[in-house]
Amino acid sequence: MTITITAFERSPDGGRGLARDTRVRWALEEVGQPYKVRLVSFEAMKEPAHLALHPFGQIPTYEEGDLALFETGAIIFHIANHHAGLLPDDANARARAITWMFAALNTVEPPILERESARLLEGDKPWSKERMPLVEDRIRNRLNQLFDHLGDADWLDGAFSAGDLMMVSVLLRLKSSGILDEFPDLAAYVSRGEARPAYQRAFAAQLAVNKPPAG
Ligand SMILES: N[C@@H](CCC(=O)N[C@@H](CS)C(=O)NCC(=O)O)C(=O)O
Repeated sequence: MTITITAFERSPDGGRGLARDTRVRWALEEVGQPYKVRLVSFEAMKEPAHLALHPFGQIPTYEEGDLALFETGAIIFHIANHHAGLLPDDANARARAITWMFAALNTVEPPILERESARLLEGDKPWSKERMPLVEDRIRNRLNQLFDHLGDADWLDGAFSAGDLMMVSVLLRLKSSGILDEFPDLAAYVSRGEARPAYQRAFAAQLAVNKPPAG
């Protein structure tokens, strides 16, 4: 059955791979599933046809036959559950990998997104400069805890899993902040994720959409 995802017609990050379709593309590449992409404009994302797929008017969405999903956590869990390669066979290891997916989305991503909102939406407020160190220290706290867990392992729990895919995707949003560089072992963990051929293919595919025309 054909899989179709949605992505920005023009991503605000200009193809740096930070739009969340990249993590879905990455999961599909890891499990070797071909997919189609329907590009949507910001206007189209708020129109009824797209809202029927995604009640919050966002990307990405995932369609396969009569199934339509939104939320990258749910989409990647669905992909990992139906195709080999992203979740271990052992039941306990599988549950732990899923736990790491949730940890990435519920525990690590929120302070990172908070920093983005603080910069983009509150940067001009008189109290913004005073608040930012607090926001950034909340990220550092999480990174310290993550580093304590990871130690010198390559991946969070044994072999690479959907938990790592989600965690690396979340941490990638910090790349330009300088904060990740304060944690060289976590920066190396992210680089290991980026070096995976499946990630490279996913990155190239989203860049191809967003690359400025030559000349
Ligand atoms: N929690 C959602 C977040 C989705 C999300 O924030 N998508 C962004 C692109 S990365 C978006 O569509 N932004 C435009 C908007 O919210 O209007 C997920 O993981 O799928």
